[in-house]
Amino acid sequence: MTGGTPFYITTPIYYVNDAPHIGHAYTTVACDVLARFMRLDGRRVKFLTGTDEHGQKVAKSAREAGIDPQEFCDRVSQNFRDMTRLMNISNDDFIRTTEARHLRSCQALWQVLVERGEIYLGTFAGWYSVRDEAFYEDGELVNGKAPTGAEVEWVEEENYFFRLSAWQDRLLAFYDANPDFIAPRSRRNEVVSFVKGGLRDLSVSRTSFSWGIPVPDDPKHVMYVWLDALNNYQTAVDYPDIKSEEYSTFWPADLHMVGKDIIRFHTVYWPAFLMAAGLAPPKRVFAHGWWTVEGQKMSKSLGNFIPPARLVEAYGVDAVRYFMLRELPFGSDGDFSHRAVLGRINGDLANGLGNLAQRVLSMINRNCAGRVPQPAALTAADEALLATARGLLPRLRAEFAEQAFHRGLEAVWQVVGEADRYVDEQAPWVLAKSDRERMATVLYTLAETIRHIAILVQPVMPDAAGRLLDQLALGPEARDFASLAARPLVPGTLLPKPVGVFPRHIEEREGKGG
Ligand code: ME8
Repeated sequence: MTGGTPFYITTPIYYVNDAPHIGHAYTTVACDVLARFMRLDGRRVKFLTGTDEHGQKVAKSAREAGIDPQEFCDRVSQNFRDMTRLMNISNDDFIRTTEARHLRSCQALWQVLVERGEIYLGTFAGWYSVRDEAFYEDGELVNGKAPTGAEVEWVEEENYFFRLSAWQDRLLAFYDANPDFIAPRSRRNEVVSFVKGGLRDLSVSRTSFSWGIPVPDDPKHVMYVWLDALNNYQTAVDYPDIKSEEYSTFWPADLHMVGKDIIRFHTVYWPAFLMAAGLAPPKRVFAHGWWTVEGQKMSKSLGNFIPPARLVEAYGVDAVRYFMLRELPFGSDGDFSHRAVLGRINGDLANGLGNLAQRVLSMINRNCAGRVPQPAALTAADEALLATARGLLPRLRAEFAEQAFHRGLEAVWQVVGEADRYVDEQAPWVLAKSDRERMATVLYTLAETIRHIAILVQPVMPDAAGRLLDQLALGPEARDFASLAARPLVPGTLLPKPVGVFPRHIEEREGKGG
């Protein structure tokens, strides 16, 4: 797709110190849903994900694994690439910070910052947490640890500094002028008060290890891993070639999706680096909440990290994607429990949309010779149901523009509920004996409603929605959002034999407390 307003969306690039888990899958799926939604809505999308491979944390993991850091990164990065395939992610690029394009991009950014007088050489003395890859002041420590609970170590070394302190007022002015830059609102308030509290210059190089991008003209320094990492978003659109087609089309990014743990890096450091380099900051950063598992924090010591493959194997990829986006108000924290997943699969999918589609398509198969029925004049009840279905696209556009996936999906399932009530009221199985013309109108109205729903849930459940659309005999040209109004079902079209799309999940250990 080449036309349409550009939309550039990114996931964080994940550290390769660990295997992917559901937290990573969550962020990536949320971005995928938006990327697919925007493509179906005619936008020209670029969707980026990748891996963050430099820094002390990764170097330490490689050492512990007893292998060369590059080889270690190659291996673990592949696990994240595999996760994108597993979760049916439609990313357009996968960036690794050890790639040559990224080295060039970071060294160019560094040089611009030096030329503009934003970087100077000094001495750092303070605390560093390898786990957070972050510096802390004495006063920030809580019981000798980072505020995140991570261990810290004392660091005293010659470092280059970025003049972050000089950007306090300009950052505040930027937040003021761009009220939607940080979302959700609670996070915005948190960042604004942090910046109002005063900013100190930031150490942006290290000399005590070498696993990083060398500072131009002073290669005993490697760049601070966050400067390197954040700049991945520009590398992928061909920075430093700011006149390139990619850069001029896609920069500034429309949305950086991140978890709440890394909001400060994205909403304070990143816009400051960019403005200091004379470049545009991204349009929006959304920080989503944190998943726990069966009520507990995911941690190495508890060994309760859930690999996405385990969920996909148990429930299927579409159900997992749906669960992730429907279960939590996007932005809030939530709990991943087996029971909650089953509730959504059996309730919303099998008994809800699955049952509705199966009922309607089988009635059409039995009573209309398997062809899209020919409607007669519509009644107020038919018009009312169709109006709710037609109202979904503008509603989803509005909700997804704010990343309120849960509200968008709730609205879709309200229409499923309306359709269920309509079937019960109209009782087409009774009409089959008494009034065939009216039956055909009712079934057409229902099939049109299902067509709307199936087209609109494609971003969340691409496979299942695709199978529903197959059953409505709709080809690829009839599946984008423009088709919603432009291509209603054509009476007389032969439909394939209906098959269930959302099976009920039978709990193997049901009755045994599982
Ligand atoms: O921070 N619940 O990488 P990272 C929800 N490399 N989301 C979670 C989660 C959980 N329990 N655990 C992780 C880094 N995430 C840096 C980013 S970007 C320029 C550099 C998700 O591997 C969430 O998106 O630690 C979080 O922000 C991200 O994984 C952290 O991934």
